[in-house]
Amino acid sequence: MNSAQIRKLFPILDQEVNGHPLVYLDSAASSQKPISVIEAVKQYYEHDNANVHRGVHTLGSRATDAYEGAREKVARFINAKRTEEIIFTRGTTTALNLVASSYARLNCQEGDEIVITPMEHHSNLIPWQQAAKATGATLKYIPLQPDGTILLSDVEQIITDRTKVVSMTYVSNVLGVVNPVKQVAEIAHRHGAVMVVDGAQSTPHMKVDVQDLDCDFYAFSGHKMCGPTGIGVLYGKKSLLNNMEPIEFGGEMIDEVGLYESTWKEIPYRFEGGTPIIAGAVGLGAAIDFLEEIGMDEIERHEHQLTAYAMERLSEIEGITIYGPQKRAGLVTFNLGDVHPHDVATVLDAQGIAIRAGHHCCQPLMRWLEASSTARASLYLYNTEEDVDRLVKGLIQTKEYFGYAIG
Ligand code: 7TS
Repeated sequence: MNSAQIRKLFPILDQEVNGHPLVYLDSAASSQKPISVIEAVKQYYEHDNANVHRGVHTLGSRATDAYEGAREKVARFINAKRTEEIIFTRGTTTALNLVASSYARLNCQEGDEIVITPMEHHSNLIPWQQAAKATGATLKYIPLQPDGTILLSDVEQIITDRTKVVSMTYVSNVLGVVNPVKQVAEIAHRHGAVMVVDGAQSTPHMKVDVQDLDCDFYAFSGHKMCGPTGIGVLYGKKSLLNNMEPIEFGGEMIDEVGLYESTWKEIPYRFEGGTPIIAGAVGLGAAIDFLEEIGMDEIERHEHQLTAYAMERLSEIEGITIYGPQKRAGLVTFNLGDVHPHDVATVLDAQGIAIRAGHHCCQPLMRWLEASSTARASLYLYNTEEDVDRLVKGLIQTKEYFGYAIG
């Protein structure tokens, strides 16, 4: 199936916006959903909806089977060794907060170090700031090279025997940098630290194997990979999860409750307090089926080709600044002369083209780039060369609109 055929499986893309056929270039913020995912959620609510893990009635068993079946799909998708290593969360943010609030606070103390990079999304930065403050640990940063990449020789220097946690995004949502997380995990382990990977921008776009990466925790969101909003995943190695305390308490997660003391269920349930996001998990399972049917290798190949095309076409525009390395994942962050990125996005929107403008939840990285904000076009399996051509044409018109010479 080519991208034009895949596009037809996404009902939302078949519409005009402001009088123009929609070009959606904001999948790094949230992807669109194929009909099969929308149908799976509808089917669940129309036929199987009930609470899980409690009822003896038939709908309760069906809902439980659907929810636990989705967990098995996720485990297979990222090649986790065990299904119980998959915890359903609200998204990447909740997953990373769980590691920082539970694992880091139990395992870090004064004198210890937490190592991250300046390219992290706020979701993989603030939880570590807070954990460092709460434990007295020091937050350390791996420096960025001029193109936004990191050097393993710097990683070797920054990680020490005092380091307890290393956390890093696999793919940057601004620079498109693909970090060498497998090699960093190996360095972290040599010093007795755990490796946390923010997989929000990698999981939707490439084959991920958590056993091969040998990371200790891996977080991602369903809504960026054709699934619904409100569902995400924290993968954690069983031996680590077994020694972690829950951070949310209530129904579903307990074993015995007394008036003054309580005990917790086994993993993963002890981390899933309250009625879980059942329909979200069902939708995520359907999204995984969809992505696997097309093939993660095929998706990666398509995005690689389209990104190369976008980089080539966009760099032809005079006055454009493109941030990040040449070798990158499927997104291009840029500024067009000194036109404010919000103005760029507004003019493009009038032509039916959706891009993101702002700091992309990466304020420290924006300061490093010496840009208060940037524009970003992000690609996915349903984007075509025609979409890129429309973007380029739109940007040239934007320049004209703001009175710049045309490149
Ligand atoms: N980590 C990275 C690398 C991200 O790109 C995002 C979301 C998150 C974490 C948080 O994910 P959430 O699902 O919990 O919100 N990134 C973006 C973005 O680039 N534009 O909007 C959201």
